[in-house]
Amino acid sequence: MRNEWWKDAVIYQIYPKSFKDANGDGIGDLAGIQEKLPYLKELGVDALWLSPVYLSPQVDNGYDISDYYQIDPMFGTNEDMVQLIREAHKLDLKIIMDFVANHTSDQCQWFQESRKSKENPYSDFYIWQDGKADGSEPNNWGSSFGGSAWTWDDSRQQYYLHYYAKEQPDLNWENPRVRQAIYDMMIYWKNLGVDGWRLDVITSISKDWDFPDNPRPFAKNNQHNGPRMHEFIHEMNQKVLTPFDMMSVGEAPASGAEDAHLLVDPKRQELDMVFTFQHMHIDRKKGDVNDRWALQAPDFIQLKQIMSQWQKELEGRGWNALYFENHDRARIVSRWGDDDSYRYESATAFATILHGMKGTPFVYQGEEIGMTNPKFPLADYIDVELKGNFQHYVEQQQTLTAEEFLAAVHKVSRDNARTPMPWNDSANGGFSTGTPWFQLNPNYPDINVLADQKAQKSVFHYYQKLIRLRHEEAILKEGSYRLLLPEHPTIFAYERRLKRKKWLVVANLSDSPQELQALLPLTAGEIRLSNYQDSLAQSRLRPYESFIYESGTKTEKL
Ligand code: TEU
Ligand code: CA
Repeated sequence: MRNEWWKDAVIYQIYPKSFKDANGDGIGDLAGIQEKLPYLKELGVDALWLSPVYLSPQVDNGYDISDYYQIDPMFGTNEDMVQLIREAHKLDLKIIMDFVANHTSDQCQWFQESRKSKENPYSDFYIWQDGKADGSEPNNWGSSFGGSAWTWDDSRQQYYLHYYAKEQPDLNWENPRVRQAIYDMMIYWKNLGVDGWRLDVITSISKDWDFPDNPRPFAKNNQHNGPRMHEFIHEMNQKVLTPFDMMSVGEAPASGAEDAHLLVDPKRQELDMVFTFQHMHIDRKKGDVNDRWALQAPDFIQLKQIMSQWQKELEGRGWNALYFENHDRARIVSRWGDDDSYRYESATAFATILHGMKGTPFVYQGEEIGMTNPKFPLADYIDVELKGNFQHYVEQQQTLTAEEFLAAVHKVSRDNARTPMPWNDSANGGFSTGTPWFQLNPNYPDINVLADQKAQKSVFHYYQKLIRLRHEEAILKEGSYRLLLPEHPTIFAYERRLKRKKWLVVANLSDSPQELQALLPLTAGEIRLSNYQDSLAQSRLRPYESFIYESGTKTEKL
């Protein structure tokens, strides 16, 4: 029986480049993370997931790896990594590394060899195809970063496939030598003490080798859940994850609640958890040519329905990974909450909803102090996705104006979450004594760790309490889940039950008061956590008011 430690855990994601720079070169590093271990301990989390720190040309901030066995010198050395793991373990913090093996960097030696010829030991490490008779791309697949998913290579005289930037060629998982090379790499890091993996776009590793066109040019329907996906993941589980006892959480962008159990049912021995994308798309216009840049107001009825469906579908056959933020997502207070008048209230309301559910909550750096999206002018952003998409949608396809694009960027672009962590109100927020690789959010003099910890209304302290509750109360881990008021447009309310204990988790996801007592009469219980005073004395929920309520012994009709 595996020790399923992650079921009791809250996991904190670190984006190393932007967390803490210890040597003043403007780039966050491993020594910086080590310096902040006491902070993370104070917050109360149990494990750290580090976005990629391997050798990389940084076209996609490390999601383009050129050597899986080496820490990039900008972050430190392999010895620094070993030391970080050791120090983390002393504090009872587990370390999860990012596994990026759907693709490598084009600077990876494997690709350098592969492109040389059709007959060499690495020629089948990537996905090479001839062009069509007229020399054009093998099919109409699009890259997530704009344009075609195929790039012509002069030396090899063929096209290679890349779901992301052209500097990120996709690996050929059909080749058993590729799979073995990846397992070897995982074992190498396991031997250095790593406790688990976050598997980047793991659902993309199997391709349809008939390469059929998508319904429309540049679409990306082909990218996930290919024919041999489960087989490959199961093999990895049997060769590495289970025998070496490593936790796994896979990114599953196209999986739905109804099929996710195929990835996470323990009986199937594939992954421990997956990250769904479904709940993050409630503010997206479905099927629009502008894909992720086509936005609408968030539909919270849909949010409740999707998250509840995941709770239900995985009950007894899987375990949920719970998140609202990560390095690809915007700041939740700016995206779905109110980052101005109700920043504290909305940050804590979303946190309450997430951490009250069954599953493993993930906290993304800065989320615990209610960081907001910066509203930079277009020229100040640097993300490869944003730039590629600007070129594609604004310049080439012309389906968006630059103004429309910028408005969407301010809401959902990935750079929103990548500004350096502000630790205090000193220069550069105490992130670095040098020039930061990416500018800080200009509001850092007000929104920073120190200020938040000292504030009357502290998001940090609220997170501390949420995390403590999870550690102390089995009902949060084991209790059953039932959605209440499914049709209410802004109140997210659900019940957790364990034996005779009954908890209610309630949040008003709006800036206007909402009648509550008439819908859910609460009387004889106790408020366990709330982001306002006197929650029970009120008949209405105030803006973004949220709380966790434990029912009293008197039976109540709900
Ligand atoms: O992201 C996978 C993914 O699906 C992205 O397309 C993501 O949804 C997108 O950036 C938001 O539109 C993973 C990593 O998390 C991301 O940082 C990498 O850029 C990407 O894979 C390629 O490795
Ligand atoms: Ca540094």
